[in-house]
Amino acid sequence: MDTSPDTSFVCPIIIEDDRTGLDTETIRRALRDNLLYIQGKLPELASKNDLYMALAYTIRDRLLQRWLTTQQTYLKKDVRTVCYLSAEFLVGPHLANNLINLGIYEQVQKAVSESGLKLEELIAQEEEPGLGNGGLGRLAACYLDSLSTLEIPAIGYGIRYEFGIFDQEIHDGWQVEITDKWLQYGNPWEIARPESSVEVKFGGYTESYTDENGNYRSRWIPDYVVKGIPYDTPILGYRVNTANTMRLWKSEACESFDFGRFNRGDYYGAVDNKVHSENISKVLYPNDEPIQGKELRLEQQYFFVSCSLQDLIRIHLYENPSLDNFHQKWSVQLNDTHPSVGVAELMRLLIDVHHFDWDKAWFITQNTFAYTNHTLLPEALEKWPLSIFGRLFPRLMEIIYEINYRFLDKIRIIYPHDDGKMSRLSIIDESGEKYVRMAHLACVGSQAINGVAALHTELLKKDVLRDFYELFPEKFSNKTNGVTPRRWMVSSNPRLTFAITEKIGENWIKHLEDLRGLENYVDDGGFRDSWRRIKYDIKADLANYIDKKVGIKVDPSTLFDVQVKRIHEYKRQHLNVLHIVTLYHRLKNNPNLDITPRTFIFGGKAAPGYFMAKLIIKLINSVAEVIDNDPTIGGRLKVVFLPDYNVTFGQRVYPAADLSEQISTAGKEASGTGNMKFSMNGSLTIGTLDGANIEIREEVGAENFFLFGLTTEEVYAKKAAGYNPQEYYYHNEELRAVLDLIGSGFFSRGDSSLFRPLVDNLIYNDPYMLLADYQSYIDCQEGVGWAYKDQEHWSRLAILNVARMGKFSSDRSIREYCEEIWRIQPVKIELPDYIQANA
Ligand code: Z2T
Repeated sequence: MDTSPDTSFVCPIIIEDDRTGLDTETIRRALRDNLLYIQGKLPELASKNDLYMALAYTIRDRLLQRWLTTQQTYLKKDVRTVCYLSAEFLVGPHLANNLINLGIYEQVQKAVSESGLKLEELIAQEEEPGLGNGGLGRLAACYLDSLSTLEIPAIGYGIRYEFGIFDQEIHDGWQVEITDKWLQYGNPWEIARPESSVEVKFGGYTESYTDENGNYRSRWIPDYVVKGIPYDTPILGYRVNTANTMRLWKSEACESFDFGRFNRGDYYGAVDNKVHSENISKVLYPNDEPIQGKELRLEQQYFFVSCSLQDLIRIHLYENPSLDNFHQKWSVQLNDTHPSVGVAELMRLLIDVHHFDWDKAWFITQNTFAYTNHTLLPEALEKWPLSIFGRLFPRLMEIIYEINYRFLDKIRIIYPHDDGKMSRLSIIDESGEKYVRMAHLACVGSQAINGVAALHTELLKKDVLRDFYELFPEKFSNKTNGVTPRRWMVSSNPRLTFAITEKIGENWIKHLEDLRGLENYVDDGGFRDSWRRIKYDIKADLANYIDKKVGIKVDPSTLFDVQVKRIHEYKRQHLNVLHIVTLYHRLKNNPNLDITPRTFIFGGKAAPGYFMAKLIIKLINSVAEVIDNDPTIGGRLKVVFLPDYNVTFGQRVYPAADLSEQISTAGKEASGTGNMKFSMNGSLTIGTLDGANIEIREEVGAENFFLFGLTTEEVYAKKAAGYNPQEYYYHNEELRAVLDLIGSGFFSRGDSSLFRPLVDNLIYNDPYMLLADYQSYIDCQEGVGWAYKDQEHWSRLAILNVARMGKFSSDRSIREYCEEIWRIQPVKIELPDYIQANA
């Protein structure tokens, strides 16, 4: 079969108006056509999902014009391109954002309602692609949105997991994981490109040989070869014609049967190989930090990285005579160390396949990659046992040894007799069982290294990557995270968007600093009034949703106190619980106590093998149940754990929050991005001096931020002095009462063993210093309660928070990456005149 472009085909492009038109009538017609000819349904038999699919295809047609024009322009103009390599892209639903970015939300709404439907209901049909765990994957998605909006040539490369992050159910208070079958009804946003498949080697051995020119070379004879098939999703920018590509790889067996084995009678061996190949892209590993060292995970990493680099090289050679200028045309960003095997793989491709000598290959490689670190948890730094690594990738192992040998040789000159330094810097950890340290490979093989918030970058330099900072300080910089206001404000919070735009116009959507204009309205009582009404309405919507989902009635006039994020001890959801139990305990002792009524809302998934995180979920649900069934509380406290927190639910909950809980132990949260989404939607933050909280507080002003807890320095000092949580337990009566209440079985129907591991861990170990921060947190929360009683005051603070969040747009982050790391300029995309321009 010939799958290459057929240049003899001459055909003037005539595109039916039904595939390009942006007016209501055309869209209505297109919708009806797609229902018939793509979904194959008569209107009277169409389900909501059929109608969603018909609409999605209608919008996809409008994207394809822009997407193809974008690709053609990049080719013609021979642009420099950034490639974002990420094992995760947590993009969330596409439909609403594409409507907003195209500027046709209203037209489509009208077209849909004239057909007797509600657009919001169709939007809600979309199954979100959960191809990520949390912040890291979601950041990659925000960055794709900003790259397109800023008209930067970019490709996002990743894995097309057949099953994304599991769906979470709660049974008897415990998390239960359900397979995420996001593809089962089809995915209208992707296009398979089987003609661009590539092959990836695994296992086997290497041999040396002499080529026809008498050069010694290495050859990798693999055990098996896996095929990677690209699936492309267009990512459209906001009110521009740029539509970049997110290219995700699916693994398949090279031949449907291994005939060598089959003919030898090894039928099962042959099928086994096919099954294993297909397994590589089967499922996302649901661990955030730390990841678990499973062999299949390493195969996933190499699979998508090798596919992506081969793809880049093929595109490059289509436009250039050689790979000599590869690093001038491409900048490849490593999203954490997950794709860092790319350093060795690019060396292999340049040397073994394209016959570069070592030095030239190394120069190109080092100038191609840049590395972003996302964590300070030492246990989350990836390292792979040499035994596994060497068996899976024998040729890469040789290359890594050579990189390391040459690297250490240079170090030896700088630090002649410092063996400690050498072993600390080495890419191979030889202290016990041998490992490949992926962060070291990334640091040595990259031209730039960055952290994701100011504090995080400082701690990388001082601590985690200190020896590398000493060696090459010029490689290090900070790039504080950001989030896209298109999804996290415009799409998720249309009411707030309208209220803001009414006052300051709509420029802020692309230039978030313009939100500053809102400061002029903090003293406008009418504006504050409508601000509060909007918040109330959104909270009422969420209350309905909560009732529908979990059958709990909550009062929208109470303070909505929200903590949504992955469940992790360092994020300290259980510190939040200690506060709740403290209030409950106070009310039990003093039923007439005047407290600000609160609704505590939790959401988040626990890694399936993380016992303590799962126990925290059980604790939240147990406390919720007891409080809910206690008539003396009289609705003054409500606790809700909403199952299956994901992007879709995030879009619902951020706009409804009054208080954002950002309470990690100082020095543990690299940045956080949820903190930004809350604040942009007018909630106030209670938080520690950790990650981007510090910068948020700097921007919104200390007086508009509820600060508590130890600083990073204090945490370090306390640890060094021998932290003893028991002192807090014995000296703080209220804290002791709270821990004892949980330990006694009061929240577990008398079972005093259930929460014992959690309580004992706090009293005797407390690695995240909850007890040290307890009193400061409780006092700070009391201040929050009082502040909320003065609604006029609270509204001022909320408005100021929104007005001062400009820095945290991912557009700002991407501009910094473009200027300081990628050195890439925008490229304008002009649509051909037969395509109707954006509204
Ligand atoms: C992740 O979501 C984050 C860090 C990781 O380190 C892994 C995962 Cl899956 C390997 C988060 C950080 O915890 C968070 O602070 C940060 O805001 C986010 O990455 C994006 O940088």
